[in-house]
Amino acid sequence: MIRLHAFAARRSLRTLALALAIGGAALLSLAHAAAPPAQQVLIQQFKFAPAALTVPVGTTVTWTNKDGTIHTVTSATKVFASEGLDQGGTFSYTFTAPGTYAYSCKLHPQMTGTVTVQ
Ligand SMILES: [Cu+2]
Repeated sequence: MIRLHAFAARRSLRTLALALAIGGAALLSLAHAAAPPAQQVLIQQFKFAPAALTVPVGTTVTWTNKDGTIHTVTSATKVFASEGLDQGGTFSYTFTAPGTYAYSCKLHPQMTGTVTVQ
């Protein structure tokens, strides 16, 4: 009888350890899935809106061209560069390092913006 209890206790300990391991893995994958929310920048009337955006590291920013004119999203330091975006065209970039990223439209250099990553 005592032996049986000891066996049952060992078994439930093993079950507990397994449950903890699964729980830990679930927590880890939850942490991994918790990427910062994606952000949008519109290209509209020859302006980036918002022109200045501050985001946490790991954020994906998507620019969408709303104008009937082709625009680009071109990093001043060549970190990212879109093709020419037609109306409705999008460009996305995921910021993995902190810093201030200045960009402009290659075709209309007066169109400028910054993404600050912290
Ligand atoms: Cu442009």
